[in-house]
Amino acid sequence: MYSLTLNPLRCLLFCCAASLLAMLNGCGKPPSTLERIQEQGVLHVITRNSPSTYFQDRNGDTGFEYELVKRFADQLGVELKIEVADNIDQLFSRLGSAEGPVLAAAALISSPERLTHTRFSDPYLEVASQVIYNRNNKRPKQPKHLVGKSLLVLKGSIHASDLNALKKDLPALSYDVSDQVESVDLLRMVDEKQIDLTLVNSNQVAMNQVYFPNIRVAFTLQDSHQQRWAIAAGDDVSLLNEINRFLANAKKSGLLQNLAERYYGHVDTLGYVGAYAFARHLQQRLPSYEASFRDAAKKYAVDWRLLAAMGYQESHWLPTATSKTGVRGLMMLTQRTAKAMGVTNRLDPKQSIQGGARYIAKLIEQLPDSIYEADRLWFALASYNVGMGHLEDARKLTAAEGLDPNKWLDVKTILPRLAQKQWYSKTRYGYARGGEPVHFVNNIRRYYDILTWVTQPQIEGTSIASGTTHTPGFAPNNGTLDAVDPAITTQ
Ligand code: BLG
Repeated sequence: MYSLTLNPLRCLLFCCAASLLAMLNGCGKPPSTLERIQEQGVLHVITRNSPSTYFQDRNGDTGFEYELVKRFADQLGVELKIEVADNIDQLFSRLGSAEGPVLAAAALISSPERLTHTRFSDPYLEVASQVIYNRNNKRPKQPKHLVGKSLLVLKGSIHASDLNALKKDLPALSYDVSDQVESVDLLRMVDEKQIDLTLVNSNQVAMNQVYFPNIRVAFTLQDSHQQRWAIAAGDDVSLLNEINRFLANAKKSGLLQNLAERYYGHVDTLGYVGAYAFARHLQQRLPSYEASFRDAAKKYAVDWRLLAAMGYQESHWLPTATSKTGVRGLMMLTQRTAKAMGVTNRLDPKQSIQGGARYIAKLIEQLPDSIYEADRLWFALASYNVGMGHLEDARKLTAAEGLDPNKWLDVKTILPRLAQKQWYSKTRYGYARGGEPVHFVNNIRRYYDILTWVTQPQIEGTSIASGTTHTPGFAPNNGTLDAVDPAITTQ
């Protein structure tokens, strides 16, 4: 028989058994990282301020990493808290700190060294690591041509690791690192011949080419670096599992593809000649029309930089421009559209800009409600160029292909079919040069992005005419390097 009298030893045994049971049942266990995030209602993320990660644009916070991590926070049902690291080393040391960020979303790439203090998610974007040179110098074609050149990369970056690895085969290779510069600064330094070469990711080259007409890709050093999110090392896999589930879904749902298309899909459209010309016209021509763009934008509640981007695509900001088909003026209005918009003289830049603004505002309004909010502007622009009837035809063909007629990414692949008889013969409005609106929208998006970057909110109000409008870190000749000692160390 068991006695019910509790002696101290029995009591101890009982307590141990009880706590073991409680542990097995999960109560009394410290919360996992994921549970803590959900309890606190905040996802604290560390990133970097750059065009390919996180920056401010016309709508506030934006950037590929920001948008992706925002969706993740939304899915967790928590608030997103963004912290910006000054450099890569700081990013990793903050990631491991108590009460610090739990996740780094900053276009990071895994490496054996980083794996000693960090765990990485599954990949979400593949980029190449490219050697950049100035087109007025001799092009290096292979790794051995890097020897004897001044070569600067970001301290702690994957590019520094790439070069370090290369040193094993090429002991004479020497390079410098700095944690006081950003990738855009490196590109500018090559552009201005302050250094011979640098190494940056392919997406950063593509996004910044327009600012730096002299930079060229020499060759690709590493063609498949996978970008991943990072969390601090440890045994708790709750957050990592949740991240990987989210990324797998983002791949499946097309979210990743959409983001890549939005941020990098239109970056190559200008080419070197176009990029160089745009930079020149921004200085020489836009100042004469900036006030007119701002006036019209205010009147029709659209962004003046969008109107300016349209004007550049239409006429390169030349008020007397005339197309082969007789379409005229800075905003290239047809006679019919000009009349409908109350424009009496298409060659008068003020009138042309007012007419174009009124027309695009009307088109945005007229689009069917089913078109996704984020894509409405692209559809309206396509319609500005090819007309609403042809756009409707393309949307119908898109649906018939089993694609989404409300998504620009889908419709733009189908629009060029309007120029092929087998397709246009089945449509209501018939033949149209369907490739034109696709280029039209791609280019305007690119110009719009650039104009947005060079007129960011903190310096908005200064006019391009004054020559003071520029974006710290993103635009050429912005003086950041004059103000900052690049603190270069030779490796
Ligand atoms: C656009 C009109 C649309 C019109 C379409 O043509 O012009 N847009 C404007 O006038 C602003 O209104 O749609 S419709 O009214 O529903 O028929 C279709 O007719 C102008 C386009 C045409 C294009 N640029 C604005 O983007 C142009 O000039 N193409 C010719 C190029 S080339 O010189 O022959 O190479």
